[in-house]
Amino acid sequence: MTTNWWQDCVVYQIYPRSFQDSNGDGIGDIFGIIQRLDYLQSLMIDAIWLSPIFLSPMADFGYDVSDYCTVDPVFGTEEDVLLLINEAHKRNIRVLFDMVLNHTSIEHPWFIESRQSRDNEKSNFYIWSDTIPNNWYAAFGGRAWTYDTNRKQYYLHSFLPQQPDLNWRNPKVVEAVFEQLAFWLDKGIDGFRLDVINCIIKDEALRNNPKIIGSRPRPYDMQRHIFDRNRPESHQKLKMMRKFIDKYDQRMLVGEILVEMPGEPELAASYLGLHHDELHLCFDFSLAYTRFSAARWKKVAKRWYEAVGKHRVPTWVLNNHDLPRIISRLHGNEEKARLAAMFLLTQRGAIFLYYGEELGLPNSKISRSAMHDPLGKRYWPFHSGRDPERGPMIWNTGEGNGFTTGESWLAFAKAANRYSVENQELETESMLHFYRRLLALRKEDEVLRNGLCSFVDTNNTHILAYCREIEADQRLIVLNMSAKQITCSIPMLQVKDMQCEIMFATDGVRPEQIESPHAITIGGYQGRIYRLVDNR
Ligand code: TEU
Ligand code: CA
Repeated sequence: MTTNWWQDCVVYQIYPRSFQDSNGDGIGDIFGIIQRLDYLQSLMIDAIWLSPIFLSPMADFGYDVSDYCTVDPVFGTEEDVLLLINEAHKRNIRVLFDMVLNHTSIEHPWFIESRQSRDNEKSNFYIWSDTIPNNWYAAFGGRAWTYDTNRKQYYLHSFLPQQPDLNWRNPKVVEAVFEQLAFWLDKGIDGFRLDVINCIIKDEALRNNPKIIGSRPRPYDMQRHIFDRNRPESHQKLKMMRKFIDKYDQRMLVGEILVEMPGEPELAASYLGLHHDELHLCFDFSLAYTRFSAARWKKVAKRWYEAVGKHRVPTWVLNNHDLPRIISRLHGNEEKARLAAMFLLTQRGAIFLYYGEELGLPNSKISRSAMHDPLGKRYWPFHSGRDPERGPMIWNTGEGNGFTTGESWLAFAKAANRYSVENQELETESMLHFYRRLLALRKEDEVLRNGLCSFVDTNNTHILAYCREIEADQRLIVLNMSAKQITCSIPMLQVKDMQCEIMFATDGVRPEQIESPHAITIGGYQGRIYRLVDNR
């Protein structure tokens, strides 16, 4: 029985600038999202997560907040937000905000005060030093320390100089941060996605990070981040935050754990807390960092399930606003993208989708001169920035693609018409309908949502097969991750006397058709979901 809504939820991430513009300024906004709630409801998702919508000078497009309790006018007003929460709740959709608590904007009143002098009320709200104390780099370029001419000291910033890091060792900071959370919790928000939450506490002595041998374009990647991330005290802070949020009913924390490629699932899982007393959920990006292959995906997924364990909740995610879109990573191969979606939506736990994923929307092409993302501007051409995965949603084929009546702030994907919601609604075999069918199946099938997962060996390495089960009720998922047709057998014990009844298939196979687990024939890049039926 489901007790907590997040244990088997599907969350749909919205990058508000790019979802729906309602006033023709070319930038998506809150009222636009309200207008699309019926569409979101039709996807049968459980929650939406909005990338930051708070007051911000937009040096990092909202990930630099200058007031956590004010909605940025480009996105709307507090009234719009309250209406959004209300209208979403009417449709059984929960709303999550993105909280950037590792740093603020340089324009946040806390920082403005902090930089005034060395002895003001907020002087220890940030991390200051007389000299550059160590070898730390900023993820978005240059040293992590910038000189402030007012205070005649350096302040720490793990990202842009416009994003000074808060000093979480100061109890007053913790208190102030919790007040910001309370502001929105009291207004009915259902939880928060916590930006780079494993970075909030730095080494007390600010020790040097060890260097990595080799050469990479970004100096930040040339060291092991053992002193500016994952400090033991961060767990203590997350325990406090969990206690704080659990005073409210059914609110959820999902954390972004910043790790090196190809992922560190055990580390990510550690933030769920040994006693389930830290984050409710956290992201592991290993799958998104792993090449499309049955053997590799199986290894990665197994490791994540093991790290999380049976009693905590794993999250599954392929896309977000920092990663090239899955269909682009798969070079536009829609069959592969469908298999990836099938894999995602047949896992136990919480599933995170990114707007446009359900359309097979590819990255936008952004030229150097049209680029907005500070990361891309700094590291072009080694990193082409994150604008491409932030392209506007394609609603219809008219001018502005239903996204805006004005000039879009960012380029649409090439051949946008192909991806429009309007067209895909009309085609029963479209990506959109494919996602809808999968989402509907998941919604109605307790086993697909909550059943334990065990991977199954087959006689072919290109087949990814796994069993989901709640007691005797079993599902079998078989994905052919190669281009060739394969006939495989599933020699697992449980299916010895079982038959496989098709519940869902990417190819034309009819539902309810029965197959024997000893000979399943499945075309290249096709997948099936079976209900296992006892034959005895
Ligand atoms: O991301 C953390 C982060 O640094 C990245 O995922 C980043 O894109 C990667 O290092 C590129 O190599 C979070 C947010 O998701 C991101 O959008 C923000 O820019 C960043 O924090 C700073 O708040
Ligand atoms: Ca707008």
